[in-house]
Amino acid sequence: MKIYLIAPKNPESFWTFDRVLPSLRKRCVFPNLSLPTVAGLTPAAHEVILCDENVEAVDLDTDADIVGLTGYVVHKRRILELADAFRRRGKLVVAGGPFATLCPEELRGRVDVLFVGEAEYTWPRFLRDREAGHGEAEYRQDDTPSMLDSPPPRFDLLKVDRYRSMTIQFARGCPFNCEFCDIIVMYGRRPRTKSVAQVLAEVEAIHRLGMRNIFVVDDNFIGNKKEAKELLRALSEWQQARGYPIEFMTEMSLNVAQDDELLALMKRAHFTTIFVGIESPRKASLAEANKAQNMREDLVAAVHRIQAAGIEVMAGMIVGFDSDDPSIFEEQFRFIQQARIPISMTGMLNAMPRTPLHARLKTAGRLVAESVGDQFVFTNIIPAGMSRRELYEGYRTLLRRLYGYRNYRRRSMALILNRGGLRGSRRLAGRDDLAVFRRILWTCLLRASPRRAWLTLAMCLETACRRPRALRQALTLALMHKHLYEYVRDTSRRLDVLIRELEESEPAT
Ligand code: B12
Ligand code: SF4
Repeated sequence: MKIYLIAPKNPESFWTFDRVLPSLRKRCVFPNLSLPTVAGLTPAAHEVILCDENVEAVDLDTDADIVGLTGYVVHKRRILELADAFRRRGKLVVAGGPFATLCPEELRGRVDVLFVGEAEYTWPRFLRDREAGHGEAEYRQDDTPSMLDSPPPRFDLLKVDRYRSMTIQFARGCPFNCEFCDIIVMYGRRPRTKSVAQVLAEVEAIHRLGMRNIFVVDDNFIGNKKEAKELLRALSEWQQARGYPIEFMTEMSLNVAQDDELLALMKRAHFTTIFVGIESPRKASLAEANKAQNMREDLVAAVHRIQAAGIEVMAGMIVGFDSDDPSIFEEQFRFIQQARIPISMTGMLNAMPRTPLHARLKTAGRLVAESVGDQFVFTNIIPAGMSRRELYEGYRTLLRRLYGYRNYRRRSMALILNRGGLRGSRRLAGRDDLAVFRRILWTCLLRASPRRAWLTLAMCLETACRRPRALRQALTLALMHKHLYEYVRDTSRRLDVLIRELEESEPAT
């Protein structure tokens, strides 16, 4: 059989960096790992073609026998459009991934075969069923597969040079139990890991493809600390033997800050950036969200300790918890500035389907709709400590302040000047780096508005004088600001519309 697997176009979001990708000569930041994984699960007797709509056009006239779609809740509209288009052409359309797993009812009847949950066992079973001439309309994986059974992803089927970074996965699942979290609904609370040998083989394959950045897309990289440390030791040796060719980033919980050995190992393995769900500086909000792991010590001190190990912290922050009143916006702003977190995914609380938060708010009559899957542009909850309008207004102001030129520059410079040294950190060197350097200067200095040019110049000059080894990071942060600033500017216009609608619907007093 010929199988055509498609990842739909990403609507623009905080993380898509669309506005700066041309400067890097890339079309997308990372590939979604689901398609190379499903391709890896496909026996060699079948032909698989991968299409990531973020880097190439979808071929609606493909002669494939089966068309497979993946995607998140934000991709809903495009998934349905593609499903309709291919079914009209008589193709067998199948779908899986986070949207299918979380909201299967929205896809039933719109695709021919639905995959709910992880597909390590169900996809091969489906292919065997098709060959045998039968098959089910829905394949469900209710318990969680072993990661030892997850095959090497078919990176060779991706148009690798169109991405900034490659993705691998070591662990699925997270041992914690945050009330709003859809990860544990989809991937469970028992952390499951690939073996060290599996991961090393994937890193080696990506290295051979000439890529230098890898995002380890784990739900929580340290869900099983013992296994994570074992992997880090092996990765350190691998890196050292080759002169540290790869920079890793990943996602993990904040308890990493209390484990010096873990931080040292991450530094040795060249993990340069981690994304951490910090959520709130307010203890009552953390307690309410069941986020006890973030209440063990002072949050600013915890973040600074990670940075002192040479690791940048990107944060996930949330406003709109029941314990949040209108003073939360100032508290969040101060925390993010003080903790020196240039890139904070600050969003509004959303209740995703099947989470405990969704069940609680539904019972209380506090849901106005289903989540659209992007916490920057909409919230489906009625907050307890303020009105919806106050939440939108306070959030809009917070976003604008965070990504205003001066506040962003202050956070970035504080990070650059205080971050611990990095083993083997790359300076600007080599022809590739210099070409990127020239393009960034072109975008952020020569062709930029005076304010953008000043931000770039000020960050570069101060770094060149005070910490010249960090010039590459200063340039990267200056470039990222272009996307974040423009994204926030456009998003706050969308929020303006929602706020106006709420004003109009409020009874006159
Ligand atoms: C990498 C990543 C990104 C990358 C995107 C890369 C890309 N090009 O798509 C970046 C950083 C850009 C990103 C952005 C966002 N992301 Co994101 N991201 C992830 C992350 C960490 C890993 C995705 C991945 O590769 N997983 C590994 C694969 C192997 O797992 P999988 O997709 O589940 O695949 C398995 C099964 O589901 C199944 N399967 C999957 N697809 C298919 C298809 C078929 C046909 C079949 C048979 C089976 C199948 O088989 C696989 C093997 O078992 C996930 C977290 C996670 N654990 O997945 C969040 C996640 C997907 N992101 C999420 C969100 C909310 C976002 C943002 C909206 C955040 C924001 N506000 O900016 C944006 C939206 C981006 C956009 N506009 O599209 C949510 C989605 C929630 C949901 N239920 O929809 C997740 C789950 C994290 C979370 N809970 O917060 N993200
Ligand atoms: S720590 Fe993160 S992944 Fe784990 S349950 Fe909480 S929000 Fe979910």
